[in-house]
Amino acid sequence: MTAPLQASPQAQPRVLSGIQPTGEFHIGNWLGAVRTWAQQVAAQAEDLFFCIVDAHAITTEYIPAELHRRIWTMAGDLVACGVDPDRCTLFVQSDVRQHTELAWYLANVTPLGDLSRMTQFKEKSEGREHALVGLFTYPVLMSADILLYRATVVPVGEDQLQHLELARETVRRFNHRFGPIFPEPQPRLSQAPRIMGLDGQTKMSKSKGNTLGLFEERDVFWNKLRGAFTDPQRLRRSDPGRPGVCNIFTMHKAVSTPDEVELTYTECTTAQRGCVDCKKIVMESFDRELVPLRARRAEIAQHPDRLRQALGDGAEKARRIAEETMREVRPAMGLGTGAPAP
Ligand code: AQP
Repeated sequence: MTAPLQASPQAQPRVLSGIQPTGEFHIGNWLGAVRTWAQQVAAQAEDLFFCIVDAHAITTEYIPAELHRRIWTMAGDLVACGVDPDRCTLFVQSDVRQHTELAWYLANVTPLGDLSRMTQFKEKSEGREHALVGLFTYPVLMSADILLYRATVVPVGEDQLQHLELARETVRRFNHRFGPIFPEPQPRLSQAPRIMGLDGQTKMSKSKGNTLGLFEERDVFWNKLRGAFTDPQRLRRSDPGRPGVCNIFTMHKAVSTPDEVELTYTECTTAQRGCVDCKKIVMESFDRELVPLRARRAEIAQHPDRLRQALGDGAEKARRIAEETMREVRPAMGLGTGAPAP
């Protein structure tokens, strides 16, 4: 008799997260997710997998040559942020075919009704005459990304929590039907899980043109920051501000020192500091963090072969682990001829 399937025991918790190469890497992506990835890489306490999810990036209109260029740009950006490929597994999703294979299998344990409740689909399909099936099934592919590596921790921004909850539900459904193959993944939120766009209306998003790019020229960055939306009720310099509703204060909390954050709070609520001065100070905090990253980014651009090698090595390791999982999944679902059924 075949032994019951068990989720493989892992020596260290396994972490997986991804980012789409859909546009300019912005401070929302960084503060919401990637800075946490880099901290985990530095700590080396977990088994870390990070991927550039290019198959997610084709769910809305795109230009192939541009996508290809953005994959490489994103890879360089991530490494510059501290996602060191020598200390984690960094790879491109479509280099590991098992992601799309598992996504199809998981689509067959995912009810239509669950997908139609996803707010990201509603937002992204709104106003589009022809939303694509891929955009609708995007969360299924995201579940496959996570489950393929049997990750137990998924660092994400707040916008991805609903998709992660779906992945957890998918694990329960799958394991109940086919045996205990997958562990339930838990989200890990950063200290800044939701950065609003410069317009103050919606979350900062690559596709919305409301971003502050992490690697854009300092002058461009500052000009955008200077014009960013703050507390709408603060019409005059003498009006006290409300840090709780101000996106600039959220940025302060993410990049300024605790003393500076406290002082900002006091001076804003008592109208001792105006919004432009507040932005100048947060700009100094950004400079402290971003100047070294920009220098590292320029250095990485000098060595494209190293990046190519690193992504190749990362994909090879990811494929090995992904295939181990699939070798359990296929027979458990009664698929193929490669292994005896459980
Ligand atoms: N504004 C944000 N605040 C905090 N975290 C954010 N993230 C994205 N925007 C914010 C987090 O960044 C990670 C990578 O995101 P993604 O590229 O996979 O997809 P996304 O969430 O759809 O990001 P964008 O920028 O909004 O891309 P587009 O416009 O292409 O859809 C995720 O962990 C996300 O939570």
